[in-house]
Amino acid sequence: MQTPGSGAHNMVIDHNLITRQVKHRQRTPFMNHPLLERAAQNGVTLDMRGAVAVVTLRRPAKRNALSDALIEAIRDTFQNLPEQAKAAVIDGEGEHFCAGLDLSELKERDAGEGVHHSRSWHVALDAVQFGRVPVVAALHGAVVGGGLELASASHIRVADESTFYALPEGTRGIFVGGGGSVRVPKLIGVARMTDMMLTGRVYNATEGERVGFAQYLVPKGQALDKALELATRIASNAPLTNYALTHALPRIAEQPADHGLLTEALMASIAQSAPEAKARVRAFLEGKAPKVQKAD
Ligand code: 1HE
Repeated sequence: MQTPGSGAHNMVIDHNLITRQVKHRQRTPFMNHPLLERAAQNGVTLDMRGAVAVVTLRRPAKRNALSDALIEAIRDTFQNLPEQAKAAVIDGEGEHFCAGLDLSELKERDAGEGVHHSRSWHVALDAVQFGRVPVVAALHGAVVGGGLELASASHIRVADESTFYALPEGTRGIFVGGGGSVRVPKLIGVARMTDMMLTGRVYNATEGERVGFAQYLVPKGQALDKALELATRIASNAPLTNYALTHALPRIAEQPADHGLLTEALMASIAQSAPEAKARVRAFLEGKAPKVQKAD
């Protein structure tokens, strides 16, 4: 039997094994890292599945609401992923992925403190988006407020049918502060985000996939399995390709076209000069690598 991360493209994943391991939270000994230990104590655990780091929000009694301690734990976890991690999955324990900002901590902050609080979210969510590895979010239940901001910092979102998306900040008299105004419009556009915040509109899982929140929609309870399958595949890519997609592409997309084209040329040249790229192209030319298959 192949274990996740042990093979290349046509790997067989034992979903029962994955589910058992995730449920039993097998901890990997290398995690004697003080910041990872502190993160686990504060509700963010890290478990390795082959080359995939599974990061789990574990505050189900509060619907994984993001307290300052949880935000710090997300930051520390993504900034300190083990060397063998080549991709990551982020998941939430319980019925909901994440209920957003912990409203019980929403205290009177003066303007300066508010800026620093928001900036601390930016650092944590930048660690997700611009960390060492691509991140796949496994979504279910509520993906709301700061939970949607966190999901938006991931590179791929897999939603199960129980997923719903909202930005209740608008109706709570506040504004997004975790990067939502930058990242959410990139997924669904400014007009839809404005509508969500002005009217409290909630998107269900099917609508969410249609408008661009999630790239994958799966039956209830299967988001984690699908996310692990995708992350395992991503982990087998050439590292420089993954780097180009997570670090260069989003920046190129924001550059003026002539700057973007130059950055693209530089990135392409660096990626294709890596020995691994040459080996992969040679394998295809020698008939040893899979062809692109027609979609179902
Ligand atoms: C919370 C939070 C929270 C739940 N902060 N404690 N986010 C929101 O406005 C969403 C608020 N939450 C909800 O609408 C609902 O809780 C859910 C739809 C997510 C889930 O409903 P349900 O029926 O499963 O759970 P519940 O009974 O509402 O909540 C269970 C407990 O979690 C309860 O506490 P308990 O002590 O009474 O058991 C809730 O109070 C608690 N809880 N959500 C604190 N968010 C950087 S800026 C980002 C700005 C935002 O994210 S604003 C959006 C905040």
